[in-house]
Amino acid sequence: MITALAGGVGAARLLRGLVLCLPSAEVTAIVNTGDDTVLHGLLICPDLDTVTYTLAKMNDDERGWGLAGESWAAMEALERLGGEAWFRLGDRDLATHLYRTQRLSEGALLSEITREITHALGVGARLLPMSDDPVRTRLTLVDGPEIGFQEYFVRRQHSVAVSSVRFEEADRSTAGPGVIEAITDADAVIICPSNPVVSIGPLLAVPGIADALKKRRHEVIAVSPIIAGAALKGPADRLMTELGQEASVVGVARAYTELAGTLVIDDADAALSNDVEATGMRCLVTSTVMRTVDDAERLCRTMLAAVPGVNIAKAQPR
Ligand code: FO1
Repeated sequence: MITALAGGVGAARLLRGLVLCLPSAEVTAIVNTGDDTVLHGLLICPDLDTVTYTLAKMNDDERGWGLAGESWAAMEALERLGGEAWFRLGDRDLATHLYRTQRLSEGALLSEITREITHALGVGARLLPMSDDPVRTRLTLVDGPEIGFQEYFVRRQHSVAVSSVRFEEADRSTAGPGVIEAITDADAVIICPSNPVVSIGPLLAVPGIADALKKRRHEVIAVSPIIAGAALKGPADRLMTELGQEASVVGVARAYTELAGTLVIDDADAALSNDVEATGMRCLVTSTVMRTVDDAERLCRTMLAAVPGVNIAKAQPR
């Protein structure tokens, strides 16, 4: 079994390739829920939904989130009423939030509901919320207020400087069912190319997850989300700089070196591979930009070949 620690878009892209390298039932993704938010009385889980929709091949790859072929009638009707419409919820995407919220009101756990949704959408991989307890990423802006993640990321288009980030209730949360075992029992663990601060950070703040990774460090391989000093998408580089970390593959290596034995960096950063290895991580240089599913599959095969003791025998029929 291969376990991946996943945030949103970058992780979803990689997972699309990973399920072509081995039977999808042998792929487990531990997914960030720090981005989750309640709007219109509905619990919305963006990273779980982005990974689910992508593996179900229903995602809108262009937009990076939500469903392909979406309509927005409900949002337009809500706007006419003067309701909140800054966080765009497509008509079909709404069904996911309605179903999830109804099941929560019936006492179901987020992990159970995630299993129901992935099963209903034909996703073979196992998606595990990092915790069934609510953990919320909160960001304090340089000019003062503390705001929620979606307020930062969407409403303010992450165009504001951040002075600190915290993961509310993380210290009181419990790792979700199967999460720790998915790390301890995996043949290899992949830290996906997600934002180290606000996508991987919340996962590491859930008690037990970081320790479980440290115990498997040699079989943990991370992919840098930073290429030539920048993030392909989103605020990872700016957040790292604002929080005093170096927005480079070396900065990523420093963040991960206790948890992962290997860092995968893009060819564009080949000149920094010695600096990465100086942090104590092995460095694997390859093309890490995933424009197509073939790119993602190739990256996954390269990575798994580099982890000692992992043999990907069965190729998943395409
Ligand atoms: N991102 C945006 O930039 N604008 C949106 O209106 C928006 C709506 C949205 C609805 C559902 C969902 O699952 C994701 C959505 N996202 C939107 C993306 C979301 O903010 C990010 O996927 C994560 O929270 C960061 O990875």
